Amino acid sequence: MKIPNISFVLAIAVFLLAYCTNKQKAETAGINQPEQVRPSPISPPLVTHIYTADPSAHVFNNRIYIYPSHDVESGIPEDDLGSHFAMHDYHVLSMDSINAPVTDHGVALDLKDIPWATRQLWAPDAAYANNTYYLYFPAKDKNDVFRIGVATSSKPEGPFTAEREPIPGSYSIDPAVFRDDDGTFYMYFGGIWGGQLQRWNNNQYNPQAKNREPGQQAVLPRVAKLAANMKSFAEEVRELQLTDENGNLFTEKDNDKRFFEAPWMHKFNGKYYFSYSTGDTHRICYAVGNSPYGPFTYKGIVLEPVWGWTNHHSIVQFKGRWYLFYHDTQLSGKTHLRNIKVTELTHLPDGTIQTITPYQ
Ligand code: FUB
Repeated sequence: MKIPNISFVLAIAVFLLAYCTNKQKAETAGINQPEQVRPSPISPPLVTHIYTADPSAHVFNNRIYIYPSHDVESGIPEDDLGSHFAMHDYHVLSMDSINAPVTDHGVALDLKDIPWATRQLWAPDAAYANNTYYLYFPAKDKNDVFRIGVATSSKPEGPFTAEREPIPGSYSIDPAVFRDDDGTFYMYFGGIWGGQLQRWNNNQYNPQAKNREPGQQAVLPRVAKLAANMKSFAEEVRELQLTDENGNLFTEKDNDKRFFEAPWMHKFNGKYYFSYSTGDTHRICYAVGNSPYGPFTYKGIVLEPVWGWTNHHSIVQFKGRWYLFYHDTQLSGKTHLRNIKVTELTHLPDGTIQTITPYQ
């Protein structure tokens, strides 16, 4: 009998061990575990009559307004580009306080009323200035390139009227608009893979650009100051430096820490907290800096993986307490049909954020 080569046998054994360990990890957090052994979510879905995701929460007129994606079943098969996230309108939700009933204000903006957009209304955000409410949203344009659009309303819940063109110089997905104490607004944005950020270098588009290889520098999130009209950038889009504690930029293989999508900014005790999703490792992480432009030093995990593939959040202060809005797939068990949730967030005395485990 021919004796198999020992290194071949060892390689197979290592592969099987790694496969079983990873499978176990995925199932530990999974909604698809039998109910008897599945851990319990720490928070219930905020609404159950529609699927919602990517909640951007703001306090306007002492009320909490949530600007989520509105997930729908489109029948489009799942792929790495996120084609199955085929959303076509936005609903705004609001509530008087964290545990109060949630009002769904109905359709605030529909894809058919956005002259430049063709598909995929992904994670939006909102801001208030100039006696106007602004809704910022990503969508694919007629060339299938993600751009960021803006729509306006006199009311926080809309309905919103879209501008005829996307914001000049905007690209990729997941806008998050932050108002600094001096009244200046900044837009943070970007998302790799289906969000196309890897195709933009020096603000130039290269449709052939591939996802980065493990040894390459990770793609950096973007920021631009908004002009006073809130409908354009006041400057060229910049990259945000996101580093480890030694000041080194992450490489693509640091995929448990590098930026993937879902940027958010909040300010606490004079420091700027940039939080984001790590995408394929499913975490919400955060990094801290002394300026809205960074550099930002990685500090840790805000939220451990949730049920479903995506993880996307916002952080907001309301009546002296801090809250994390996030989503999972508790209602549907399907990665593209999500439901938004909220839980309290704690800044510890040393300025770090206490990590939230979404199931117990
Ligand atoms: O909702 C569509 C996309 O999924 C968002 O834009 C990403 O952040 C992810 O949550």
